[in-house]
Amino acid sequence: MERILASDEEQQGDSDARTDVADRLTQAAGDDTRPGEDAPMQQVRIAILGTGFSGLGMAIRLKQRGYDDFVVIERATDIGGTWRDNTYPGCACDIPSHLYSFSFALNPNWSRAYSPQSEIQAYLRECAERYGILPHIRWNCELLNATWNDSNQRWQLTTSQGRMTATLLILGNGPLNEASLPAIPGIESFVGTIFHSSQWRHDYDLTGKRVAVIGTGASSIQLIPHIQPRVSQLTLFQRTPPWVVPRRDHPIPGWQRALFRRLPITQHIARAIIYFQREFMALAFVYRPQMMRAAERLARRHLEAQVADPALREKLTPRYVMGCKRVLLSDDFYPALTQPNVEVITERIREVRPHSIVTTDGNEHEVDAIICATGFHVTDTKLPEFICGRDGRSLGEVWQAGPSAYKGTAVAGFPNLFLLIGPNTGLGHNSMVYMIESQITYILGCLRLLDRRGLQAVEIRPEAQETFNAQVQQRMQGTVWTSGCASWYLDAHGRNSTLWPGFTWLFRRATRRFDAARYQLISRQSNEAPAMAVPANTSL
Ligand code: N01
Repeated sequence: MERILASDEEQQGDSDARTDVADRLTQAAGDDTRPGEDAPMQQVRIAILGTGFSGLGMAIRLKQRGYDDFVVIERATDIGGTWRDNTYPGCACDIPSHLYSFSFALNPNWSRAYSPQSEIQAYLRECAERYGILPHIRWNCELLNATWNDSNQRWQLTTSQGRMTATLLILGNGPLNEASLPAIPGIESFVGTIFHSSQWRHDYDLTGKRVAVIGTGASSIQLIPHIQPRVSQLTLFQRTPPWVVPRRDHPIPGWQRALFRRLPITQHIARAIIYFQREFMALAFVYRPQMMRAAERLARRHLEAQVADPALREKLTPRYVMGCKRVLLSDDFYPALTQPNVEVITERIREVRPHSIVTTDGNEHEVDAIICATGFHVTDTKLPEFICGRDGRSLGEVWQAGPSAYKGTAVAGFPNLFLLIGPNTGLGHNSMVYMIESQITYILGCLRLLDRRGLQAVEIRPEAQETFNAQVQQRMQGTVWTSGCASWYLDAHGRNSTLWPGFTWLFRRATRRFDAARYQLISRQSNEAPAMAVPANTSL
């Protein structure tokens, strides 16, 4: 079997097969002879993980503020995080380009309203170069383990290239980097080609092949229109139909790009308009889910206009409140499904055989290749198991009841650890770059405080974190995400620990200043935290 799946033994008893990233972490943890164990210890002030929007954005803002003593740990050999890894045909952003970019580095040259993956990655590369980040990056370097050392109040990092210590550790590894492969009985026996959408096999030509696609999420609906004309037969295995609204993507005319170049203020205005349009949608997602009905009507009309066959339309009609799962944008997904070489299967998959997929109705679908567009491990990623805090417990252990953090950024028991796109910072309606930049401002505020007061470390007080999360979860009640569907937004306990339940400007307001009063402040001279009163009411 040509494959990227984990070994058979690893799959057995596991609810989901894990991909190589997680496997390497696991192996490294149990391997005493792992590389770098005897290497000389490098000391840096700040270690950042990842070169996606989060890690890169953090590095750029540090550089702009005059901080130079930092490294960016990057497991690959190129910039871009999820925008480097996802190269499936048709991969693009479903947030408009003018908004999906750094506020301090608008790109007047976006070619389309919704940028393709290659342009976004090129943009990130360009930013890394322009802001002098490349010399700070340790390429091909994987973080294997991070442990807080309370005696010297630093993070001890073990990477695939050696060990280092850092005063601050900033995780910008992102929530969508660990592919989730379906644990379908017999999948390891498949003799054709099988791969995950985020690990596209460009060396495998799909032309003329019988191809199965499992999943109908954001990745699937983008790739299907691109592969459908090439394959001989496309069988789509749909578990839950997504809500799909028109995308209305279009090229950005040359005159507009020239205008943005000559008069940057015009692009700022265009960006602001898009931001407020998107922000308006939070009203429906968070505060008035019944407002979704209008959008549902739009999506139904879209389906009716594009799919004439009532039986197919019926299969593609969602039965849950729109927004509960990510709302998808596409003008070419439904038309692709109406083509004669496409079949949409809604029966559950029972097993995979060497040449076929068998559904619960007993039908056997012969295929040459299986594409798993089955999403990512989000609330159950491996890395937290290898981040150990002050009392020796890992973030994975601490998060057994579900991931949680203070303002999605700091975790009690983990001094000087900062998370970018941490728990409850994700969005269903607006640009993640806005949230990331809010968090970066917050972390920079912390650095300023450390410098100004000559402190070594900060640690969020558990009660502040608890109060904050209680408020977040309270706000989550009555949102569209708690309306009863299964989604990757929910953790194993059914708690939404991924999304921010509110307007994004509320998050920005909450993070605009580093609120030292909520933290234990640890001085350079002593391990003892000065007693600081925490106001009982920690408001968002
Ligand atoms: O993954 P998903 P994705 N048998 O988790 C199905 C971002 N993104 O890679 O709905 C059968 O959304 C699963 O079915 P169900 C974006 O944030 C952004 O598409 O659970 N089916 C679902 O249909 C997005 O939300 C862009 O019933 C199985 C699908 O697989 C996130 O990435 C583009 C199954 C998984 O959908 C993830 O999107 C692409 C099984 N065993 C992605 N297991 C932008 O444009 C899972 N499924 C910015």
